[in-house]
Amino acid sequence: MVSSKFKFINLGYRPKEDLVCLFRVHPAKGISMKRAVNTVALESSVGTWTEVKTQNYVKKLRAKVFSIKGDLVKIAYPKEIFEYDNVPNILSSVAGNILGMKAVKTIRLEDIKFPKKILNSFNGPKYGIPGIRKLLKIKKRPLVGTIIKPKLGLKTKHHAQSAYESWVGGCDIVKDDENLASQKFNRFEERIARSLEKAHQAEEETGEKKGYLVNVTAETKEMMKRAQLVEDLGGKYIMVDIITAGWAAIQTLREADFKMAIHGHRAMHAAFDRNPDHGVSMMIIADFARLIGVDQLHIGTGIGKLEGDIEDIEELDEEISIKQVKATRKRLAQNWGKIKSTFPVSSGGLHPGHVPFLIKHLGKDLIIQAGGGVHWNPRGSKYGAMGMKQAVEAVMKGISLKKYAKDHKELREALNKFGYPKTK
Ligand code: RUB
Ligand code: CA
Repeated sequence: MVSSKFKFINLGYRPKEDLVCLFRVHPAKGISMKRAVNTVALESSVGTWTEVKTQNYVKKLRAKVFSIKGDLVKIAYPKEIFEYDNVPNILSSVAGNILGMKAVKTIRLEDIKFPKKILNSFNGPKYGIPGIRKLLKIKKRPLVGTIIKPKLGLKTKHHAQSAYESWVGGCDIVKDDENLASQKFNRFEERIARSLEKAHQAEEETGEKKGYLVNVTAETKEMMKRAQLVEDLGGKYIMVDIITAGWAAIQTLREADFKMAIHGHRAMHAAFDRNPDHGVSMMIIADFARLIGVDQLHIGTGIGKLEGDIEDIEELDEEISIKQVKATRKRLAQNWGKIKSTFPVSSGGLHPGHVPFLIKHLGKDLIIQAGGGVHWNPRGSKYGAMGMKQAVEAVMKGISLKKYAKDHKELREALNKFGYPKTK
């Protein structure tokens, strides 16, 4: 029933084809929870700070607060208030003005559930997890990747050489770092040409498929030109910083329907998702990335150099990689229908000693990336890469790292250097 005082609250309502949002809300001092969430629902749909004289039919488009449990609040939005295939438009409502309203002390958008009509107006990932496995001819094991380090400064020929050594050492994919674009010391055009040449050489020598994830992040028209060049040169992948480039740019990139798989780096996500009470969660970022069509997405490690609880990362991992996602306390159910899966990526401060923990928690459908954990080896990146690959082999064979290291020198070197972190 709609309360006469709070017209955007209807606790008896059961959403059908609505877009549903789960918020964590802490009202401002002196404001009741009901008043605060009513304000949130009106500002994010058809209301404003005062009643305005309008047409009667607009009432039907009101958002409805239909559940309040502690600080967790669910709001249903009629799908008609959105332009279905427009991510910036959807976010400007459900993660727009409401984040700065005086009526709330803090508010965090925890999760979103898309109705079928909105879901079906997007492409989703071109490849999905099975498609990526086919592209790289890797059946079951986690993929092993590296990020060229140092992240900035290397000249193109040294960058390409480091990539080559990483591939022959056992990496399946090599990626640019998030802040490498087309700086003077390492121009995009030359880098992609030289690196793809090295990838082909590594493929011939190892008999394995190798992917080069070149960072195309730039102003949108320039980004599209760079992606086109990758396609013309026969690359398998492009990578893009999904947050700093912006959602509209990611839509443009995906909708161009290039042949390449899209790898999504999430640099700057912590500006939105690090505060547990305020902002936008990583789940939201992951949802929109999958919806638009990012094939591989960074979700965190739970153990490396960057903030993030493994329990939250497990939920994220499911959210992007399975079809029927179940509701939990902090997550809404979602049937992804025809939208393919996104390959989860763990990256950030990783080394071979972390591999058992990662596979235990996140499974084998995982891309494990190590930058420092590969390029640290004084004998060269090839040997660092061998150490990472051996750690994955050990877990796949059900052998402890300690035992496997006895007759695998490169793994032993890494473990001697970094030790064995917690495995629970
Ligand atoms: C990896 C690195 C990446 C992070 C990003 O380098 O710095 O940019 O993975 O973080 P290294 P996230 O392996 O040397 O730490 O994956 O959490 O978005
Ligand atoms: Ca969701």
